[in-house]
Amino acid sequence: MDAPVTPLVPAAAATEAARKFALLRQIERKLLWLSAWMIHNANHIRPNRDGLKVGGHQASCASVISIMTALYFDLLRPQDRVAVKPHAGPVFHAINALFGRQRRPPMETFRGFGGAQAYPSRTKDGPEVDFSTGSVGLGVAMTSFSSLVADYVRLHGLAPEALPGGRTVAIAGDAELDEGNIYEALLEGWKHDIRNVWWIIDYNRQSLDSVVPDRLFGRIEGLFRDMGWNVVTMKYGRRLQAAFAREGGEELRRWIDDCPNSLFSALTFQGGAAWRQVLLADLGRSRGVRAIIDPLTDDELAELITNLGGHDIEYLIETLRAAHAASDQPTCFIAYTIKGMGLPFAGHKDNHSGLMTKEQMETFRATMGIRPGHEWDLFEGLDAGEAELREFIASVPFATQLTPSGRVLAAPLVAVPETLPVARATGRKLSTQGGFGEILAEIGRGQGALKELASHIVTTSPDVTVSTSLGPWVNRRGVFDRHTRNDVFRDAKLASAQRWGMTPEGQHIELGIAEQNLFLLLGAAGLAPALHGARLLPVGTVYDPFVNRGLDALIYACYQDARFLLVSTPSGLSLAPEGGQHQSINTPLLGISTDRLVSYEPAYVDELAILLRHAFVHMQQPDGAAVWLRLSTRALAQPVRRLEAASVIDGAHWVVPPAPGGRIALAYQGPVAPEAEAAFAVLREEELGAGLLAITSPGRLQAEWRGAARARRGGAHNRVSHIERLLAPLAPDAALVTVLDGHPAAHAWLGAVRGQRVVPLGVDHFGQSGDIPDLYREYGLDEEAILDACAEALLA
Ligand SMILES: Cc1ncc(C[n+]2csc(CCOP(=O)(O)OP(=O)(O)O)c2C)c(N)n1
Ligand SMILES: [Mg+2]
Repeated sequence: MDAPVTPLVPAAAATEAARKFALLRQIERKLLWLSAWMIHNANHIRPNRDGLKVGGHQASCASVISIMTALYFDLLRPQDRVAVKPHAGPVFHAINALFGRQRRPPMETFRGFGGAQAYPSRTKDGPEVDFSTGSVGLGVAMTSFSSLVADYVRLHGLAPEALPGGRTVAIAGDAELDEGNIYEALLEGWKHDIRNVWWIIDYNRQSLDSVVPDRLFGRIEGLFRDMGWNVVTMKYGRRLQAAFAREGGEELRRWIDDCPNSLFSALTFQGGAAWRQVLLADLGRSRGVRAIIDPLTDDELAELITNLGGHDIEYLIETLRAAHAASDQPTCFIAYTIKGMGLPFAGHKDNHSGLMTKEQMETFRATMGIRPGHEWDLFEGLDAGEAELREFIASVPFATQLTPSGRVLAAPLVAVPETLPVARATGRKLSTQGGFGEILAEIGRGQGALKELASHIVTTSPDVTVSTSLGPWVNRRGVFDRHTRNDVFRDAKLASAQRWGMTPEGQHIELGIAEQNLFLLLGAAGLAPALHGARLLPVGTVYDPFVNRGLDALIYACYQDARFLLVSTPSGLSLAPEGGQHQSINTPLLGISTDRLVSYEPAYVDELAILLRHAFVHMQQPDGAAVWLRLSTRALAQPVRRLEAASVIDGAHWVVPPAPGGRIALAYQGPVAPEAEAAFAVLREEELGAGLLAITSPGRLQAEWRGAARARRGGAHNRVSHIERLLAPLAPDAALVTVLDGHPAAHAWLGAVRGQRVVPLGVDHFGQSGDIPDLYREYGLDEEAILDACAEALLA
């Protein structure tokens, strides 16, 4: 008797796999339809009141459908965190709809007020968005830093024990790799030996304006490998691979390999007949090639040649799974795709913002089998039954609940003592930067009530740790590294003030100079409660002028409501000899104008201690924000006084209150305090009722003032803001002279509070080397300039 033949793949399993892929193809079809329809509806169906193009990116969505289907409906687990290519927002919304996590009304109002956002937004679209995206490149890089934070949290035992480890994934447009911040992040990620990161590049070889150069990706692949990444290229789908395996297939492959991106795109747009024409012209004499292409109709030929890796769901899943099983090495997948795949403008170089016309949409609707009036039905026009699809979707790993409340995690509040330990400052001169270093070092001792606070702080700095006075804290808490690395200088007993041994327990993450990385890391660490279930209190230090270098990433972090403390120091002309490029002017204005970031500039260390404590509390509050302290290296004699903490936090306090009906007030901010005080002493001899106001936050003052005005308009007639209360004793026509080491516009608005005139002093030209007396004189911040301004204000 013959032995029974064992099939290579058991029949049941093969059927099961075939069924799964059939269902995944149905899902792809649905996502293609829903994303295109969402955009079409917003542009062509919804009433348009202002005549503006609503916009949306049907082609960008189409190219990434299979990649996102493979991820969300097979590979991803609920603990994985994803940054979705900004222009794939509608695909993301449609995926959530299939999971029952997105309702229909926001999709109907996509790009409308209160509707689903153009680009996925944590704060507006809600909990399913792990990382907001929009400014290309930043979401991609953010995933690297988020994986670093995940490791940090795990190695410090701060994550909930039962929480499984996850991966961070960026679904990136190929043009995102033009952004320099990507390479800064790659280098930094290599230094920190990041793990469990995937960047999946939708390599449609098109950006906004054009088709990308051909040879680019050879270079980029090498760059990734140099940075320790695994690179997996998914160029051809299984049908093309099968064709290549036939006689003449090699010639066909070579032809496609050599086909310039722009020609490939153009032929894709033109379709099967055009493909046939050029293929016959170039390869018509090859019998093998003829045998491959001749039996195919034009449509079948087009389908074969455009069967790229990024559109082949089985190949995608097989490849991603293999990488998943292989290692935790960061991996870049280059998935070849066609922009606009499956849509009438597939491959056309101008398709980035292209929208299907109404006629094209009607044809598309017919091919998709969607009846009018059923456009939003999730299971309309599919071969598979609704029950079967629902059951399948519910069974994929990403559908499972990470916690009973879903994928958004939370962490308990960290207690902050009522006051922070302030080193005794009386009798010695101290700068706010020096004070910051001392207070943090004291917290770093981790004694008593400070123990818990200290253990949740993580500091970071782009190569300016020592020069921003973080050194003593780092000496106490150590530098973080996944691997223990000894401090060679210390081992060799060579004298150094810095003890920089690196261990997994260290609490300082040292970065290279790239400031965007600082803000991406602060952003990632500032999302740790929601993404990793751990409360971190991230503190980042940077030179104040170079906040500008990382500004987009700072705004990006704030946009997604990340919570951290930014300490920027030194600042302004007051770091005198360093010269103009190091002397910041605009940062106080950035502090005022950046949402979800409360900015302060204290003059003295007692104010600093109040504000530092406030920062640790405020960044933990549900309605809190990130906090920014602008500090200085100018050492000042410290006053002995009692301060009312609330006023310092609210943005200003009277050092010398004005007499009722006082005709003038002098207001200062930051390290120009001594000049303001000296001028004030002279002023008071003539103007007995004059007041001296210390401003700690023009941003806070202004936000509350405008908020109170809004509340009054809404009927809360008794609402009075802090600055209105402060200025109330002055005569209605009193004058204000304001001074800060920064742009004077930061204070100029104060005149609008009560309709008073303001003479604002500050810096409005680039700085230069010098000492403080020279520079304050040159830029009009010295005692004499302040007194001149007072005279001008009183005379006007
Ligand atoms: C920092 C930044 N600069 C410019 C833009 C405008 N912009 C949006 S998409 C895009 C091109 C994107 O091309 P790619 O990343 O390849 O995406 P896809 O082809 O998948 O649409 C540009 C320039 C932006 N969103 N962010
Ligand atoms: Mg592209």
